[in-house]
Amino acid sequence: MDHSLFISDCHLCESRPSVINAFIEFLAHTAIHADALYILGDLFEYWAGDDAINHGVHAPIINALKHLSLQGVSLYVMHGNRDFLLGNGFTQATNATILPDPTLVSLYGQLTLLSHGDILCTDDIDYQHFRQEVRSDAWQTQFLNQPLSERVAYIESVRQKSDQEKSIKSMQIMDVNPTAVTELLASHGYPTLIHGHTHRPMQHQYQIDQHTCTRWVLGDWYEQGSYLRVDKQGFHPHQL
Ligand code: LP5
Ligand code: MN
Repeated sequence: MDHSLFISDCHLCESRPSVINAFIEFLAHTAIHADALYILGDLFEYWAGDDAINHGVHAPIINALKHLSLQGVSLYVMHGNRDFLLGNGFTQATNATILPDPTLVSLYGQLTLLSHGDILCTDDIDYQHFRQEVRSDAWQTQFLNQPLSERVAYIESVRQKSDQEKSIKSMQIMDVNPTAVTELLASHGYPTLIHGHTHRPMQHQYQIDQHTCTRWVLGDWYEQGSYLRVDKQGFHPHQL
């Protein structure tokens, strides 16, 4: 027990049962040996509200997360752009702690900043407007007051619209903005950054004000699960 694990963008959903199995296996056989598991957003393909906790494939996932935390592995979850409605119902059922985005932590002596990553995509103006609206308390209160079936129908229409828009946005617009990254790192004491969202797993190096900073981008779980292991020796990417 001398390491922590980081994952993001599992996008768990009914239509990808093999990914759900891989995720539950990962919790039982890999994450179980860690001090902590950090899930940096988009664990679910979408989360329509905590009243969906027992719907479809959610129950076995919630149970596996709860089992992990009951075994003594600290469980941290950050909201992604698809599951930012994970709330108290989810944290009570899993014993997870929701982390604000961004969150600064010290990992085995290494200053590390955690984010889902979408806040860094500042060139994606339409998305940032959409994000600002749906992250407001007022919007969320009225949304959660609608019946679950209506919320799911609305989410499906937004997914369609989002897919249409993504097909005409450039890859550059949908990536992180370099200035947003350097400003975030400079304002947090030049830590190492770990984030997901872009689905472009990679290690990037930056020189900022005479500091060398590393940005680790986590991969998605569409084809194959992956995780980042952090211990006293440093940061190590792994494929499952
Ligand atoms: O997730 P990803 O990587 O595919 O795309 C994101 C951005 N898109 C989104 C939307 C989600 O994928 C789907 C909806 C999530 C459900 C959340 C559940 C709870 C709340 C319900 C909220 C409806 O986040 C995409 C980015 C991309 O990342 C890269 O960064 O580009 O952003 C978009 O494409 C958003 C559009 O630019 C703007 C969306 C306007 C939607 C307006 C609603 C229209 C309703 C239609 C009704 C007929
Ligand atoms: Mn995302």
